[in-house]
Order: sequence, then C-alpha cells, then structure tokens
Amino acid sequence: MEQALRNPLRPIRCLSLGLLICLGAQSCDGDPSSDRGDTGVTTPDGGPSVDSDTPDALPTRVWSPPENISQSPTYSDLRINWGNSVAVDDSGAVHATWREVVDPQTSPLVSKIAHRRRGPSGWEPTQDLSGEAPGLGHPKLAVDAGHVYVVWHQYDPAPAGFDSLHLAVSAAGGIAGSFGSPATLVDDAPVVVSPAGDLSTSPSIAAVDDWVYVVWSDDRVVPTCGTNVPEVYLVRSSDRGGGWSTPQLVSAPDCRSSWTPAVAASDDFVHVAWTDDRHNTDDCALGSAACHEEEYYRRLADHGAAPDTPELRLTTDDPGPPVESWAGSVAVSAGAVHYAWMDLSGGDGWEVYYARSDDLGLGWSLPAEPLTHHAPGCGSVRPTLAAEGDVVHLVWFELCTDAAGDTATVFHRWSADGGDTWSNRSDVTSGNALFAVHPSVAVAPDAVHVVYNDQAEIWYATSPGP
Ligand SMILES: [Ca+2]
Ligand SMILES: [Ca+2]
Ligand SMILES: [Ca+2]
Repeated sequence: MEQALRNPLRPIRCLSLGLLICLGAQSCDGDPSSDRGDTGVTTPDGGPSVDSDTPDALPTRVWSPPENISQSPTYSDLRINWGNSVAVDDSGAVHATWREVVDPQTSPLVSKIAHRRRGPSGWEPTQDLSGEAPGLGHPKLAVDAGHVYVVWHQYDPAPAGFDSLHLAVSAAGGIAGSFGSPATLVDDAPVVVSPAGDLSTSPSIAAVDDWVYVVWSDDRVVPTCGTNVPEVYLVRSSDRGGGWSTPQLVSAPDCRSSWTPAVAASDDFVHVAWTDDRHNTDDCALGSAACHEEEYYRRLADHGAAPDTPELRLTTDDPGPPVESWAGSVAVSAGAVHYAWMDLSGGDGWEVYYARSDDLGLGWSLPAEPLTHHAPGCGSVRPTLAAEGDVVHLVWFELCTDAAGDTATVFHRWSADGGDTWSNRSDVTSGNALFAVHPSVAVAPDAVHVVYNDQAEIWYATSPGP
C-alpha cells in the first residue's frame, strides 16, 4: 500500500480519488503521463529512436481498420495489462470485456461490466454482465471448453475499506443471454487500511479444460506483519466455476508488497508472475529513489494445489540506484512460458522487456535489451502477450508527452520462433490513434485480435494468420 503515493500506475487510482481526474484528463492509473520516469526522456544520441528496422525480420502485421465495438454514449474504458480484456475461443469467436462508466459524477464511479462477442457473422449485441454499481473495477476474462469467465472487483470505501471479487460465467460460449448472475468469488472482511491502503484489486484469470484460476493482489492483514500488506493470492475451480477453493498465498507473506499478478495455465501447471517490493531499501511511500521493484515468478503444480518452484526472481537491477519494474503479462504455449513487463532499466523511461522459459518455468532466459525502443519524450508501457504454438504476439502503448497534449499509440511486434526473433513494430491503430491505450491481445490459428481504449470507446483490430 505504500505505493499508493509513489507509483501513479497503480490500479487503485481509478477506484478512488483519481476517478474523475481519470475521466477528464485521460491520465490516471495506467496512463502514466504523470509518471516521473516518463517525462522529458531522450535517447542517448538525441536522435529518433523507434523499434529497430531489422533486415530480414518477419513482416510487420497489417491491421484491419479500427472498429468501435463499445459504441456507447457513456465512458467505456480498459485498464490493467496483467489480465486479458480479449480472448478467442476454440470456435474462433472473439470475446471482449470492458467497463462502462454510467455516472462520471460519482465517487466511486457508478459503472457496469460489459461483454461483447464476435461470432461468425460479426459482432453481436453488447451484454451487461452486472448491474450498475459503485466501485466496479475493470473486468478480465478467460475462455475454454465452451465457457466464458469474466472476473472483476468492486471497491466500497465506506464505512471502511472493503472489496470483493465477482465472476460471471457463460456455459454457452458467451452467446446472448447465456451469462449467469455474477457470483461473489472472494468477499473480504473489511480490512484495516493504512492511509493510502490498497485492497483486493485487478484480478487476472486463466482457464484450461474444467479448471479456472484467478490471482489477485489482496492486502488483507498478514498476521506475521501485524498489518495489511498486499500479497498475491490464488483461488481455483475444478468444475468450470461452480465451486471455488479458499484463497491461498502464492507470494511469501514477508511484509513487502507483492502485486500486479498475472496468471496462465498449461495442463496441470499454473504460472503466476508479479512485481515484488521485497528488495526495497527505503520507504517507497516517500518516493525514494532507492525504491526497488523486481519481477518474480512461481509455478504451482497439481492444478494450483501447491507451489512446486520457489519464488523465482526474474529481474536484477544493474549496479546503481534501483529502478522500478512493473506490470507484467504472462502466456504459455508449446512448452514455453513467455513474460513481458515494463521496466525503467536503461535510464531512458519505460521500455518493455521480455523473458522466456523453455521448460515450463523452471529456468528462464533473461533479456539484454528491451523489445521496445521508444521515441524521444515517450515511454513504452503496459505490455500484453498472447502465444499460439511458436507464435508470440506482444502489444503495448507508447505514451508521448507533448506541450500540445499527450499522445498515445498502440504498437505490436510478433515472433514466429517462440520469441527468439521479432518483427519490427506495427501501429495497430493504422494511424488512427488519438489517445490509444491499454491494448490486450489474443491469438488463434487463423487470426490475432487486439482491443484497446481510445476516446471513451473500445476499439478492435485484427490481422489474419496466427
Ligand atoms: Ca463509450
Ligand atoms: Ca510479499
Ligand atoms: Ca527492477
């Protein structure tokens, strides 16, 4: 919770004080235009710096014209890259979920959760998965075995900090009218929240066959710490969301924040990666330059019953002042685990880095260079990954500060060899971005699908081929 003051990227900002600011300025949680690491950055040589123009690289993808899929008079938004806002099922149907803010004058915002399905005949009518309620967080989804699972949190600041996780399930591929009423997945007792406290927020969800997994950062009281500290928890279902386990810890309850958890699943393994503050050497709440964050990973076996690896540290800052690492996205395919996150290593603002394990999480190859090279005055943030066989897709947005007004564009790179080599980047918006942020990507054998948020609407673009 100490990062409430320090890190403007944290999710809770859009659930409390930052709500109205978020709507007006398009620069709240996840739109890190106010982040100190993103202002005034320049490349070392002062010249243009975009993603490398590599000879013989894979062709860049060509995208369909962006399609407005929310088409609502209310404010439609996406946030938080460690869960998926888009997925594609075995039939090829595409599923997107987002939040509709129905009353921007309220705090917490009165919102509802939306889902839309793109079947063989195109986009079907938008479905409301929840009623209108204050404090609904941004939904994330997973699909498998004919089921669609959408999870979100709800934050209620009064009379004390309190929140819960909710889940809506369709057993009929997300077609109209097939979602059941939302069930309460995790219902926290009210927690004792320190002044800028965080709560159960921003879950990530994965599904394989009958199994469904939800991870989230929950700052319920950790008895050994004597206070509330965010740690990563998991709940799981063996029967397609019918029944759920009690919350179990994934990160060590060490009195240092562990959060931004992402989850993927393969066979009976569950892969969880997150950002961890255990290496902090100073008080992050004071904005100390010594604040230290690193990326961590842990595998759980037997469908998440128990960890079968230690917590594996993926990042290590270079000598010198520690730097922030944040907000990863995990995908698993063809025996490999792929992880991308944003990092201030290099001293030139945020860039996206990528790591891979070729043995389902036991050993990891770590990058020497980022996968992005942003333009001067910009930052590369909020990566999400999707993988299909040896094909890996990465999307992110590049946020640029400008006296005439900040801009943001969604970019994409892909790999056909499991992440060894990558295409040059392409602009998913085909030049149509005004302030395009928070992309999410999904892949199927016949197409790759991206959604993103721009100007209070949700936009979709696709490219043929895996
Ligand atoms: Ca809208
Ligand atoms: Ca911890
Ligand atoms: Ca770091």
